[in-house]
Amino acid sequence: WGAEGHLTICRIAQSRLSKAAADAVEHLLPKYAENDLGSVCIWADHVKFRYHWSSALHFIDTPDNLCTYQYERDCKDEDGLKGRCVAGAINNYTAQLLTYNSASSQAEYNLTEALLFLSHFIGDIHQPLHVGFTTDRGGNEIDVHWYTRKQNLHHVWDSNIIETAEERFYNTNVEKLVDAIQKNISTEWADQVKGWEGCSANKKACPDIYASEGIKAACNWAYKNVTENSTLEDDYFLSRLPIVNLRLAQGGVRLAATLNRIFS
Ligand code: DCM
Ligand code: DCM
Ligand code: DCM
Ligand code: ZN
Ligand code: ZN
Repeated sequence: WGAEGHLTICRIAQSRLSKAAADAVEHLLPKYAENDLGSVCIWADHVKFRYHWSSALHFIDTPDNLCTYQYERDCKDEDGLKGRCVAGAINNYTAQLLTYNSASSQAEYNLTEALLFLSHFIGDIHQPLHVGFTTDRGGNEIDVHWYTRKQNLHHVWDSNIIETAEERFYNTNVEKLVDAIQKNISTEWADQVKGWEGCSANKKACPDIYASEGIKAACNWAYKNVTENSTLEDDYFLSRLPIVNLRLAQGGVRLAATLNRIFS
């Protein structure tokens, strides 16, 4: 996601934290964030160049046209190093944050960075094309037109759908978008929320569930009926926006649920 997507997910998440998790997050956030998780959820994108090793941790490449995800098969980087993908990163930073209450291990990790990475990566794993095909690099190699502008399909899903919705329906105001998704979480999606929050017994993070949903959504919605040089306009925008809104909602609910389990 771009800045708006990450901001939305982190705003939703911070509003759903337990007392213990809210206190830990407040303690771990850098001072300049002023206890606003949303203001730093894009941080992991800013450090991709400084922390070169981290750039492979934002996505998963799955086999072309298979439309399935398996951790053992797919969670590796371009050099084949195991666990170096967004699902592996979520597991790793979850494990680091679990040392929050043990004084000895706290010195080993920068738990501020762990919180900022985890908050960003639980967002990214919900972007369907961050669990896309290998050869087209999650849609980065598919050139399209977004209305009249040249764009690539990945960027359409990271940013253009959200930005166009903001301009058209929310007066170019991201707070209004956040409010609209919050309202849907408590009405239209209310009976599904418990299911989103769930994770297997005694596991704190469940990224494989999110990645499996992601590649299905990529095949059923993002890649569907798109070819090189397609023009994407109202038909595509209006039919895909509900999927984007759902993924932002699930990302926010699940980031909160994960932090609540970690700091319980
Ligand atoms: N950070 C922090 N406190 C620390 C270490 C890091 O708040 N003790 C945050 C602020 C930076 C980010 O983590 O935005 C990366 O820190 P640095 O640039 O020092 O690597
Ligand atoms: N910074 C910021 N907002 C961000 C990331 C960084 O204002 N999202 C600022 C405050 C930090 C400085 O940049 O003190 C360096 O942070 P970092 O090294 O992580 O980029
Ligand atoms: N990306 C992806 N899958 C890939 C490569 C990149 O999902 N195989 C994502 C990471 C960024 C965006 O696409 O969000 C652009 O990546 P880059 O800047 O590496 O081209
Ligand atoms: Zn992206
Ligand atoms: Zn990212």
